[in-house]
Amino acid sequence: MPKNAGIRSSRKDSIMKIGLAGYSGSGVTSVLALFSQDLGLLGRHGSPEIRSIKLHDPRLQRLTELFNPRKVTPVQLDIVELGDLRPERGGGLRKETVGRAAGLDALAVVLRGFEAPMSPRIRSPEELMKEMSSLFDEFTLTDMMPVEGRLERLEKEGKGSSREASLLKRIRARLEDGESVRSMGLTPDEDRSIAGYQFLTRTPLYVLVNVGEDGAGKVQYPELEATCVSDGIGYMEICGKAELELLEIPEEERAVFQEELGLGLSSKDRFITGAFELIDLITFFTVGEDEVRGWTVPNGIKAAEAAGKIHSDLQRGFIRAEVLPWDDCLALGGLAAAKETGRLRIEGKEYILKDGEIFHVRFNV
Ligand SMILES: Nc1nc2c(ncn2[C@@H]2O[C@H](COP(=O)(O)OP(=O)(O)O)[C@@H](O)[C@H]2O)c(=O)[nH]1
Ligand SMILES: [Mg+2]
Repeated sequence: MPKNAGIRSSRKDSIMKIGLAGYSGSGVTSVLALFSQDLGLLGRHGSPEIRSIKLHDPRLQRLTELFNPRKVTPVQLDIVELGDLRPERGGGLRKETVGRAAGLDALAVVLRGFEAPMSPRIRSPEELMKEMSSLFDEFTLTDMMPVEGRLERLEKEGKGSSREASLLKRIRARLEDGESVRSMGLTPDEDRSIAGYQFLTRTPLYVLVNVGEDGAGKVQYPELEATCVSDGIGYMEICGKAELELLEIPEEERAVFQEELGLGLSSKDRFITGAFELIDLITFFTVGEDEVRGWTVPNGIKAAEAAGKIHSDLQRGFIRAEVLPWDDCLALGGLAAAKETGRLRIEGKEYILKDGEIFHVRFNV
């Protein structure tokens, strides 16, 4: 799957924001209820909702057992319903919807694969494909609007053949063909220069099909999955209803039913893991008696910049970092032992952090 390295903005906080979009009745709100384990959302039809969810990470759990800290802070992310997807008159999504999509790190499209009360039958792969491409058309039309506006302006100012205009023309041609900005293979420089547009078709995309209660154990729409995978789009099927019912069973009994139903890992965890991979993120940990905490950052981030995610002082006054893979820390029984055995590495500003590393910044401001 192609990575989207460099796409992430340089947001200071490490809270990711993932959008959920789908036509009304597709089960968008039900998916949000499932991922946030907030059953109060079920059956709600009001304005679009946001839920903050915590990522279950077994590594963090093990580190917590080792350090026994006063506070544990797992990686969090926000899941945002985009709401009304009916198009504006001239095409493209409504302003409020586009507004809610601002600053998204990834966008998930929810497709209905379950039997709805009004149409009690399984939906064909063709129906889902059609729905998916009509959603994509909406996204390309939405992206087209600001491009046309800007190009018109540039022409008026006599800058119709500037570098900016020529890039925008390439983007317009692409969108007119119904293709995404994501798949254009822009250079990092070009990518940076259009960051302000927040194109929907540039955001890492995930397709999430809710196949209802009977779909466990095997992929129901392999053609759809193949199409997505070849386009660099994440794909996942969930059994929304079955999993929601599972939430009503006392937690300690859930595992048994989960296995019986062939549900495996919770779809929330599968979804987040998949989305992080798609966005190309890594997790690092900070540890101590006060707090054990997980942080998500773009893959390829340098030590000083990662320090800045924790606190701007840490980036400004960065001296060096002490780095250790989380499992080495566990095997050695703590940081003191890691230091004694020389396993705790000292790294400078330019060091590129790796997934699962414990990171301790020495700084001076
Ligand atoms: N059978 C079945 N029905 C579902 C499932 N998920 C949602 N529904 C139903 O589909 C309808 C629309 O769901 P909702 O989450 O409100 O969709 P939204 O309009 O996209 O937010 C409701 O009647 C839900 O009970 C599912 O997994 N299986
Ligand atoms: Mg809804």
